[in-house]
Amino acid sequence: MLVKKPPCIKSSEITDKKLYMNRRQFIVGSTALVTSGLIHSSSFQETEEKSKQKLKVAKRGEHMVKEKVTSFDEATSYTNFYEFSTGKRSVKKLSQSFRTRPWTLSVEGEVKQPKKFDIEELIHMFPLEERVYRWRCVEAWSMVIPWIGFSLAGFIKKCEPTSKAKYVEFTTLYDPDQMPGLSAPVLDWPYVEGLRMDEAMHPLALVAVGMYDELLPNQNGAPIRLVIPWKYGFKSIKSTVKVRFVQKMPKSSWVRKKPEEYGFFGNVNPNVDHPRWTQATERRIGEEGRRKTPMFNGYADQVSQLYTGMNLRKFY
Ligand SMILES: Nc1nc2c(c(=O)[nH]1)N[C@H]1C(S)=C(S)[C@@H](COP(=O)(O)O)O[C@H]1N2
Ligand SMILES: [Mo]
Repeated sequence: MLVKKPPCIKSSEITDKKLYMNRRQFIVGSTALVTSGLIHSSSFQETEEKSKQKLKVAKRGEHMVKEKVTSFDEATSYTNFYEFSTGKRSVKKLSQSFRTRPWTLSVEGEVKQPKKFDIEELIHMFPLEERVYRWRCVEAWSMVIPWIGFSLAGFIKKCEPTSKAKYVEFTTLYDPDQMPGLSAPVLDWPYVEGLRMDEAMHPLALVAVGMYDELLPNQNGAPIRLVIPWKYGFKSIKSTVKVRFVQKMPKSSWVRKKPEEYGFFGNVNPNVDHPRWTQATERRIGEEGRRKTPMFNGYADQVSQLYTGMNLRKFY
């Protein structure tokens, strides 16, 4: 077997953006070469595997953060998904056999008519976009991730909510047979999150079905999750099965658990500390030292008008 590594990849570049870009071009280029039977190597075989589930991305570069992208390895090995485990480095292994097909997303509540969407239908419903977003966990670590998905606003329009819909509530699958973490009363299961309607309709709010050009890995919330980049990570619900339009503010799992620590809004705010630690700085995964956390995670220009006149100390 002829083993040929692409000359552009050095191990020293493993975590940087350039490798991610190279890797992307490499995947695109290699598919053609492999198909034509010209090249065959161990690394191409691995790429071939991945390219089977490669997503077709129609649009890139919008809302792009010009910061180094976190390595695929870190972004998929250090994950919060309590249905599997509270250990960030244990989730990956524990979620490997999680079944994400078939998968149905139900739409209920204040809508013209309840609907059910199949995951394959959802993936093909809109042209997929890549959005490279900053990602900030309430526990003060952060990443930069190229998500693949479509705008939540576009999806909500398809759901045809009535004028009574003031909030949207999202629910994660509850399946104790597949999710070992559910046996512990860490949160009030199933995992529930919510957004105010205007937040959900904001153009930055994303429904993700993939990341780094691949379908979402199970540990990152396959097959479908939210990504709300100006809010703490806990607002971005994973493995979603239900979307419900409601009149009253939903009771999210984190608010039920510890209302004095986790608010309904969960906006990234360096001026309002968590009772047990500062929110003024963060640890960027893959970097030394700490960074200052910007207001609304750096998206203030785009989202601060959603909160005009609100006391963000009270509504944290
Ligand atoms: N269903 C569900 N969604 C969830 C969580 C969870 O435990 N269960 N954790 C949240 C938290 S606290 C964070 S920081 C992000 C982590 O997303 P990531 O692992 O893809 O970085 O997912 C959020 N969504
Ligand atoms: Mo988090």
